[in-house]
Amino acid sequence: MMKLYGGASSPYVRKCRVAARELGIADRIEEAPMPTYGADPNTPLAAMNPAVRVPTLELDDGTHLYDSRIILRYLNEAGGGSLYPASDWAMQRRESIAEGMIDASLLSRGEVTRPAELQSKDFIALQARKIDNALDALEKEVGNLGSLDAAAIGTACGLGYLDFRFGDWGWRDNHPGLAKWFKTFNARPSMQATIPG
Ligand SMILES: N[C@@H](CCC(=O)N[C@@H](CS)C(=O)NCC(=O)O)C(=O)O
Repeated sequence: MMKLYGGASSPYVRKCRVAARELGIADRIEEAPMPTYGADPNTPLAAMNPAVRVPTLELDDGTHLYDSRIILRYLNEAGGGSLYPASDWAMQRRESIAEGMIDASLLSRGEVTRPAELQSKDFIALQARKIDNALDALEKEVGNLGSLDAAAIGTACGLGYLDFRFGDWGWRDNHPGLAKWFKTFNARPSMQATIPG
């Protein structure tokens, strides 16, 4: 039995949980909550992953894999899936755009939850620009997001995180194609089973 460490609010962890379900291998993976340094300076996660981040995947032989994109590749191979069609660089480019959106969202969330006097408005504005840039880029490519691949999973988990943590962002107003695509993708059982909370 593999073990996927991470909580229900992380979009990176959610990517792995969605992929496992889509690949039909969720029953081979135990999902376990795991604190990072922020919650527990003595967390056992430090012995598994030097970056002390989730998701971290423990394999059957006890070794550990990270980050989420590496875990997705591993799960894809383990499940004999097609989340990474060979030489599909355009798909991987979309995956990176979605990852950039998630990274900026997490950085922004980290900043806005610090004490008000420590927050940098410039930093928050910069991350907001990056999120909007990624939304614009994904809107342009929405016609290619239809199929089930790593980019689609990353985009859906990124948009789900925006709704979860930044519910008043209003991204649907200026990105109607993406909004329509997300409505359909978000109805998949893999997404409904992993709603952040
Ligand atoms: N690039 C990594 C990012 C993972 C990440 O930043 N995870 C967050 C949770 S959403 C975390 O563990 N943060 C704790 C920390 O950085 O100390 C991935 O794709 O897995």
